[in-house]
Formats: sequence, structure tokens, C-alpha cells
Amino acid sequence: MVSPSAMNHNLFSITRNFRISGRFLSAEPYGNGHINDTYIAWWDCNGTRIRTLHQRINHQVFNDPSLIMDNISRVIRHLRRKLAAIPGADPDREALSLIPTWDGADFFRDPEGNYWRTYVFIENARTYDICETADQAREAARAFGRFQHLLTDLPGGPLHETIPFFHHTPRRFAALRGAIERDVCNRAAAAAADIDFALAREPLCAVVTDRLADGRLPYHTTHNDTKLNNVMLDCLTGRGVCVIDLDTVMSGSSLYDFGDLVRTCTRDAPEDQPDPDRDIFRLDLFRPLVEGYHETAGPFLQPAEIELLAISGRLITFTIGIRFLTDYLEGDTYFKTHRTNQNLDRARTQFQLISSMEQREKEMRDIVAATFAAGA
Ligand code: ADP
Ligand code: GN1
Ligand code: MG
Repeated sequence: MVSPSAMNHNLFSITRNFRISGRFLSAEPYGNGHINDTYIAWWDCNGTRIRTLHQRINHQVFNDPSLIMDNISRVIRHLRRKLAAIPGADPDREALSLIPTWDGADFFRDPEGNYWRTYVFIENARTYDICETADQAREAARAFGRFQHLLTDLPGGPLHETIPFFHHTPRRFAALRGAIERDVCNRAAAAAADIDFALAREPLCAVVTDRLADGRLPYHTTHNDTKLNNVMLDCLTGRGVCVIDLDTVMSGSSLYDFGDLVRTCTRDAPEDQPDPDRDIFRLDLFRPLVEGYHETAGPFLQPAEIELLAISGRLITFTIGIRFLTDYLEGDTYFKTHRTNQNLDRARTQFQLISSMEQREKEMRDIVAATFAAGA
């Protein structure tokens, strides 16, 4: 969602509401997220410079940010407890840490009604927008699989469903149809080929949702936004350190989580740069993803889930692609954009990836089968 003033908040006055002992030095926007606004702030703490991470939660997308914060604090508490019991694990680095407000709340509401939260900044680790090596792919998949595994015994019942039907592809498809019919910005003609591409793939939509509905696939506590840049890797060792961006953690399918790793790790181009002149899909990075995921998620995945891992990348790429296309047709009201046609280009990049994945389906199936048979 384009919001010119969004990255223009007074971080000095916002950050002083959080329990940080130090002298505020400066703050600047950070990261490449499409929904929230992220900043880092620098502090002088008795002569040492430290930084903290601050986020304004987009409350148009997340209608009730207090529910998100409830989910996040439950998840963090559980992860930290489990990590504390694992020899060699470091809960302070391998789980996020919320810094509370002075009166102990997880978030602060500013006078304009914005919701803010603060995290300890994890140093000596970084995120990547594009996967460069097989090790990065393997580590990212290991980290998300471990995250899911640690959450299999989350106490207290299911988390709040903070965005209803978030990964319900048939509903996303219906929303696309509605946007095409309304065509409020007269953009459908410019996207005619993209619309045809999407409409031709309706049969893919319900593969996971139908099986979740009738119990053939299980629900787990999942992350639901497993983009490569939502996992921090150690700067020195390259090992997966911490899964971040927990806004959409809720009940879901492991397939959408693994799929979004495939979508974001096998793409040899920015998310908004389709390139018709070359194949931007990197099958060579699919194998380490499967291997890493097998290592940590293998213990809890069911055969029906393993059976669909090879097409899960295509399914979530389709889901995100039609969301980008819908937003383009509706006038770019959801995802932040920085230029015209950016959502259309994002959709086209997803569709280009889908075409490649369709052609490489057999190889992908073979990789999954070989990996899971070898480790069974
Ligand atoms: P968004 O919802 O906007 O994607 P994220 O929570 O993913 O926000 O944060 C944006 C970026 O900020 C991440 O890609 C990561 O590089 C960095 N980041 C987020 N949380 C931390 C943290 N606790 N420590 C260090 N860097 C972080
Ligand atoms: C959004 O916030 P961010 O950039 O991590 C979106 C995801 C999409 C992603 C596409 C709440 O994630 O669902 O997959 O953009 N998050 C929400 O890059 O809609
Ligand atoms: Mg993010």
C-alpha cells in the first residue's frame, strides 16, 4: 500500500515508550517488507552503540494488531522455553525478543492510532532477498522446518486467525475474478495475457484446501510468510539463526510454508522483475531446500504432505501471483508499491516461475522422493 507519510514517523518520540536504557542517537527505515514499516534506531548505552528494531504494524491489513501480538508473544515464549532445553542452542539469538513498553505491554499505540512494537536487534546475522547458494537454501529450509517442529507442541490451543483465509487459494482466485469483472482502474486490458494465464490454472487452487477441509492433510502451527528474507543467517557461518516476521503465524499447512521457500529461493531475479529472455527458475536450489526441510521437518511430516511437496512451490507462487494481479487491477491498495506496474511485474515474475515449475515437475518429484526415501 503506498503511504507517502508511512516512513516518516517521529522515531525519537515513538521509541522512548519502550524499555530501552540509553541515549537515542538516530533512526532510519530498514528492510524491504511489503506491509509493515520497519526502522532501526541507534542508541548510546554507556558509551556502547546498540541498535533496536521498531515496526509499525499495518493495521489496515491486520485489523486487530493486539491479536497478532498475542500470537507472537505466545510463540516466542514457547520457542525460548524449548530452545533453553536444547544443549548448545541460544534462545537469545535463535528466537526473537520483544522489548516491552515501560508499563510492560508488548506494543505501544501512538496518538495517531498506529501500533508499534520493538525487538532486540539480532547482530551478526542477515537476510537475503535472492538466494545465492545451495547452503543458503538448505539453511533457510532447515530453520523453517525446525521452527515448525518446535511449535508442534505449542500449548494453549490454536493461535488467533489474524487474517482469515490467508492462504485459501480458491478464495484468492474468487477475489481475482471479482477484480477482473469490476476492473475499477481499467487495467484488465493491459493484463489480458496475465489474466488468461491465471484463469487457465483454476484446477490447481483447491489441491491443499480441499484436503485440509476433509482431513486428508493436517493443520500445523505454521509461519505463513516463509520468504527467504524472513530468516536470518549467521554472517560468519551461514547457518540459519532465527526465523523472523511472525505476523502471520497461525494454524496452516506445512505445504504453503515449504512452498513459499521454493517460491523465494529458486528465483534468480528480484520478485518484481520478470525476464522473458531467460529461465529465472533455479532447479539446482530445489534439492538443498528439500534436503534442509527433510532434516528438520521430516520427523513430523505425514505421507500426504510429502506427496505434495513437489507442487507446493507452484501452488503458493500461484496464490501470491494472483494476489499481486488482483492488487494491480484494484489500484495497488494492498502491497506497498514504489513505481507504476510494480504489482503487475510481481505477478508476471510469479507466473514465469510457475511456467518453469510446470516443465520441471517430474524432476522436482524425483528429488522429493529420493530425499525422503533415503532418510526414511
Ligand atoms: P516486514 O514485515 O516488513 O517484512 P520483517 O519483520 O521481515 O518486516 O523485518 C524486515 C527486515 O528487518 C528483515 O528482513 C530483517 O532483515 C530485519 N529484521 C527483522 N527483525 C530483526 C531483528 N530482530 N534483528 C535484526 N534484523 C531484523
Ligand atoms: C507480504 O510483509 P511481507 O513483505 O513479508 C505478504 C505475504 C506475501 C509477500 C510477497 C501479510 O509479506 O503474504 O507472500 O508480501 N504479507 C501479508 O512478497 O500479506
Ligand atoms: Mg519480512
